[in-house]
Amino acid sequence: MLGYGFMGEAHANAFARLPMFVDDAPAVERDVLIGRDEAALAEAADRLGFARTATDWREVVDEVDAFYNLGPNDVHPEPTITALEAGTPVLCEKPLAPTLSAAERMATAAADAGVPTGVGFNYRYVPAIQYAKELIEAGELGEIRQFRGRYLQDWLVDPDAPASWRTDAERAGSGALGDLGAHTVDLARFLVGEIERVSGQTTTFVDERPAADGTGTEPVTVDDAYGAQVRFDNGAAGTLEASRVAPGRKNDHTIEVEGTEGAVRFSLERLNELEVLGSENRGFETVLVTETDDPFLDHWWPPGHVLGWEHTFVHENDAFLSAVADGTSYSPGFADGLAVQRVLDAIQASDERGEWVAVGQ
Ligand code: SOE
Repeated sequence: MLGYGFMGEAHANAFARLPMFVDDAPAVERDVLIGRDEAALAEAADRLGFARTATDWREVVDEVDAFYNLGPNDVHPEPTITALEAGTPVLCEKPLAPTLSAAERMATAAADAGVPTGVGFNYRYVPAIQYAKELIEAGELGEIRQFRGRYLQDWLVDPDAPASWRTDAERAGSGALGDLGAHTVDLARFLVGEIERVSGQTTTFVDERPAADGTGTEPVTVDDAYGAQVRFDNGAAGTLEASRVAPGRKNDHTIEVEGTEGAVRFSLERLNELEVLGSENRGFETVLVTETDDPFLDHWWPPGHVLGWEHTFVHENDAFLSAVADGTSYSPGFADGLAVQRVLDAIQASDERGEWVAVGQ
């Protein structure tokens, strides 16, 4: 596993929970943790339960059964492609790459390798999102007409919040668009289908921020917020939005889907609930998605004993590592990551050109 920050902890926690809660979970041996700072790496390996460490990914990506790339976006392409060329399955965090061309190279390497690949779209693994998918696929909402997805955070609202790789276009590719919008685009594709064209805009409100090392300032070269109108292949219409400068919004990912016969609403701030339009069309009913026959819930607690954000990673890792163990394909894989990246790229192009842009295939 390359990386041991926020995402490293989320995945390592999932590895530890799998054998405790999932009866037929694949056995996971936490072998080697990869990073550059030897002292910090040793501490993290000990805390996260890894047997050994490596400071050069080149030395180990061909020795393992699966490689997790949880590094900054600019660190996604090279180690991932090298691992795939060695025949190693890879799970890579989102967005797949900082640029569309790098994402294309990664998806090509994945197709050539023919091994399972995964992209860290963990919100597919929220039970309420899976339940919404079941309702849509069963035709309960009728023909889908509209999708609305909004992902709001506030950690950059303070202009003195420091610069990082996440505010640097060379390293991240984009800001709120790739970091948060990638999740929303993934759910739009998952629930409604492919996006055909977009009209988007990106905005940067704070042009420079204090350098993380305290030496002066650094330019901000990514967006603080984006918005887009989208048209799906199936004729549905959508609006997408994300911000990292929305005061009071800590991690609010809101999804709404409307069809000819019904509608659903979801907010990550209430992740155990799905609001479903009642059959009398007199408002939404709040459905608590915690019954043991709801998606993924058989692994956990009795009904009403709610799940949290970290459980999405357990479900995600169960599915991905089962695919690795069984040699089957996994979704969302690199083809999905590339499809999302094409939408992100089209939104940036639309902003630059001031017009609707077709999403490349
Ligand atoms: C950013 O703030 C972030 O950590 C994203 O990078 C994650 O993908 C998202 O799930 C939570 O917010």
